[in-house]
Order: sequence, then C-alpha cells, then structure tokens
Amino acid sequence: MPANYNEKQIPIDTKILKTLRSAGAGFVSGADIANTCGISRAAIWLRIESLRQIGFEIEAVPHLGYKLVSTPDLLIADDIASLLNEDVIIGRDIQVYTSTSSTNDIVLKLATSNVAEGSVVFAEYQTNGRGRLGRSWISPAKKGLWFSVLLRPNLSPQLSSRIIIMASTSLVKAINQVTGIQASIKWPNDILINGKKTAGILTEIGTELDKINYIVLGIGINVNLSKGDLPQTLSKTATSLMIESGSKVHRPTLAAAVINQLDSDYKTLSKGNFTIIAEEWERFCETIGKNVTIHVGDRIIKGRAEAVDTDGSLMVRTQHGRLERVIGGDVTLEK
Ligand code: BT5
Repeated sequence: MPANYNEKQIPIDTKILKTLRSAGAGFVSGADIANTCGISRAAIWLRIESLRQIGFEIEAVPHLGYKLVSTPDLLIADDIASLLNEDVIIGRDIQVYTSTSSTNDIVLKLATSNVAEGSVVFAEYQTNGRGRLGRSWISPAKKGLWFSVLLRPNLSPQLSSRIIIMASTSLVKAINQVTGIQASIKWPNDILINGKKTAGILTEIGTELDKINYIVLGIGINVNLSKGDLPQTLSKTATSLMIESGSKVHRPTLAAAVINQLDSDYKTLSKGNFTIIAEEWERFCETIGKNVTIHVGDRIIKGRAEAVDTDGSLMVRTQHGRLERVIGGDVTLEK
C-alpha cells in the first residue's frame, strides 16, 4: 500500500472540516485551508458555501479566515469522517442513507461483493429495522444511530460471539465519553440504562469452511427518541439517551466516538488480547453474579451467571451445580 494511500482517499469536505476543527475556537486562513486541501481559495469558498447550506455554521472574517461555529445534528459522511482518528480500519469508508430497509441488508451486499472490512453504513431511517430471531427494531427518522459495520475478523466461527462482547463494551465506553451516562450490559446484546434498553446489537455471519468470511455488526442506539417515539408496548422496557439524560445528544459526535472506540477495541481483539476486552465487559455487565433464566430456542436454562468464557459465551452454574456454556439466548434476571 503506498504511504499516502489514506491521504488520497480523503474527500475535500472531510479535509476542510478536519482543518477547521483542528483550530478549535480559532480561525484558519483561507490560504491554509487551500494549502491543506490542494485546491484554490475560490474553490474553498464554494465548498464552505455548500457546507453552510446543509447547516454548518461557519464564520468568515476578512484577514482572519474561517471559524467553525456549530455543526448540524445530521449524519453526513464527510462530517463523521472528519472526527475519526488517523488510520482507522472501522470507518475507513462511511455511507449514509436517508432511508433504507435495514443497514444490515446493505452491508450484507457489500460483504458478499468482496468489499474490504471497515465499511460503515448509517441510515437516518429504517423501514424494516431488524432485531434477532425475526423481531423488529423501531428506527424513527433522525432520532437514533442505526448502522452496520462490515468486519472480516481472523477468528474461527466458534469465537464469533467475541465480536458482540467487544461491540457492547465499546458502546458503553463511547456513550459514557459523550454523555457521562454509565450504561450497563445485559448479556448477550443489550445496552441498558436504569434497567431499560437503549441499544441493541445484531450480528449476521457468513462462514467458509472453518473460517469467518464476514460479520455484519448491526447496532441500534436510541439517542434522541422521546417517549412518544416508542410504542406503548415498549414503554416499560425501552429508553433513550435523551430520556435518561434530559438533554439532546449531538448524533454525529456520538457516531464518531462509537466508531473510534470500536476501531480501537477491534484492533485490541485482532492482536489476540480478548481478555483485556472481556475484563472490561465483566465490569459493565449486570448479568454476571445474578441468578438468570435463559431461553435458548425451546430450552430453558436456570442458574447463576458466573463469567464470560474465552469464546464469548456465558458460563452459567445451573441448579444442579454443573457449569453450562451458553452461546446465545434471551435472559431474564431473577430477583
Ligand atoms: C436487538 O434485537 O436488540 C438487535 C437490534 C439491532 C438493531 C440494528 S439498527 C442497525 C442494524 N440494522 C438492523 O436492521 N438492525 C441493526 P433483539 O434482542 O431481538 O431485540 C428486539 C426487541 O427489542 C424487539 O422485539 C422489541 O421488543 C425491542 N425493541 C424494538 N425496537 C426497540 C428500540 N428502538 N429500543 C428498544 N427496544 C426495542
């Protein structure tokens, strides 16, 4: 790969926004932005005008240059990309759909078209958002983060649950960074605040012989939903970051924080350091140490959740004293 591979791929608007952000509350001269982007000052002016039209507030002062005052609460690929760390794998390509059936459907197509891992697809609205086992996921327009990530981890299919363990840990950390809220994890795939579901994870896996070909990691985060955005049937079990914190959360900021965190944790996992992630996960997980009932298909397992195993499965001490390894299922916590 040539040394300037990433440099070549960065779109102009991402570069402009990154340069403006690097000045913090200060100004950057048109000449400096033009230099960084390799285009004329007149062309920069045109790009700034088009950014203003989609809601970026950019101040221009003669002799000082440009200052980024505020950015819209919209998912815009160039904007999210401008907030990412250098050399990310997850997030190296970002696409945003205004509306789609399910972002997992789009990424499944990328997965089977040999696209490299790391693509992230967001939708402002999903007409057919999916949960596990054919359940549906409510995805109102411009209120949440509904997105999917294409991964091709070098793991055997038996270890694929590690990706859910990783993603739930990343979500708790990113939510805490941006909102200060300490969420918890309910094994296997729920992020809870005050006992109510704020985010869910759906992975879909393609295998080839004894290898994972792809994992589509689908994540739904209820960000600025108000109570009225959720159906009555979910009023006791679901919540959003806005409902819990009392204030709106800037979605592009959260989107970038989640991608940066996923990227960093994925790199830890890829280096073979799953135990670092598993230890964090256990600290955040409210299922560990509790008496649980787990429905796996028609089977019901009752016991005490003791730990997460190296493959990402839950270790449950049953009433008969046996240690059972549980791969997936629906957990009810017993009082
Ligand atoms: C999940 O399933 O929690 C996985 C959710 C994954 C959603 C993302 S959004 C981006 C990507 N594209 C998709 O199409 N999906 C992924 P599960 O554990 O089966 O939970 C589903 C259940 O949660 C439903 O049956 C409802 O009871 C409840 N539910 C539905 N929408 C919800 C919401 N927005 N917030 C909280 N609970 C919800």
